Amino acid sequence: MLFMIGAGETINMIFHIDMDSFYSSVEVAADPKLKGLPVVVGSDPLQGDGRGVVSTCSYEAREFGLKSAMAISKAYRLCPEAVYLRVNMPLYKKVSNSIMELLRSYSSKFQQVSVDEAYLDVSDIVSGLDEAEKLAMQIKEDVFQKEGITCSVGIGPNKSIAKIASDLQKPDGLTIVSPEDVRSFLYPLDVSRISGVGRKTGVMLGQMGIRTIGELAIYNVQELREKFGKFGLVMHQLANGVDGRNVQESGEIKSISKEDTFDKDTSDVEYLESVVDTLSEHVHASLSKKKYLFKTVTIKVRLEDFTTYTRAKTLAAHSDDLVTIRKTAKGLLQEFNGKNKLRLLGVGVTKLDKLDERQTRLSDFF
Ligand code: TTP
Ligand code: MG
Repeated sequence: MLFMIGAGETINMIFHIDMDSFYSSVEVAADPKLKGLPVVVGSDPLQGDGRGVVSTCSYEAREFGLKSAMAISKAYRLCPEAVYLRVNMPLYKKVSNSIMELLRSYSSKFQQVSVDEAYLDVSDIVSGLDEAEKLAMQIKEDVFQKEGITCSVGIGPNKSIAKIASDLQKPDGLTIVSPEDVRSFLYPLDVSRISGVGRKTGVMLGQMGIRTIGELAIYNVQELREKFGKFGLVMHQLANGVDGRNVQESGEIKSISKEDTFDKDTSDVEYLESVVDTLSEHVHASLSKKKYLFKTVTIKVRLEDFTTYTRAKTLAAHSDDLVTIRKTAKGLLQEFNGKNKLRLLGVGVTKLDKLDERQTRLSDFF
């Protein structure tokens, strides 16, 4: 259900989720002795002679004035007692993948934007701000349970507002901006909060007497356009809380799925299996249209208390068979039969392969 404001007007509900001090949080989760200490991840400080930079640092280190992109020599001067660690990218990638897999399970409208942040469009999943808050708390808890790190969540009617909101109460924050509060939320903030407004643009805006988002919002848009080109218009719209960008994954299709949120939570096995049949048909139709084969079948189950599970089964070989999707999904569903009431059920396929390419490759062998 879409979030309603006023007569017939609908608005999206977007989450922006960003891990707190990501690289250093991962290091602390891997080595709990580091908990509570200033931890710096970056190049070797070489007792103050190091020439690289800080990638990130824990919030304890930030109290000494340390921050991302600061010269490591300066960081060492400010806080020689911190624990200095080299960047271990494979570890952060692994944790990132695990977290993104979890976040993706909450909504089919998911977009990863960097190693530690993602958007979720939950407009179809929650029916108001109270439910959105509950879901956000659940997500924070699930991320912590899975990887032992905290994140901050921003909730707003579009991507720009959600992103600004997630940054405001870090670490371990949750900031909710209701549609009617957009202006009072945005207006007092510094223009640098707007994505794309860097140091140079900030200085130029300052020279025009624009320091807050509110001042930018009421500025003559034509003048902004003359000065900053197309970005002048974008920036003006964002300052007014307008952002039409969708939440969508870029690039190649990685999975195809379809899900159904029930009108009433249910544990009726017969009904759930009939839903699997219908969802499988949708998935198969879309798969055939796009000429893909699949190797893995997934289901997603959300219980009445919002706990969400994904289960997957990988086949021995790629397939394009509808019956295989149905049977595999029903097999995966058995674990949940008769236990709890379900709020949502989804069926999907991943490990996709393009039909044409595969036929070419198979023909190499036969
Ligand atoms: P960010 O999300 O910008 O920062 P963060 O997660 O460390 O801290 P915050 O709590 O403020 O979100 O970036 C994610 C990771 O990207 C960060 O952990 C390390 C890396 N990174 C760099 O390597 N160099 C940089 O200058 C920045 C900003 C980030
Ligand atoms: Mg972060």
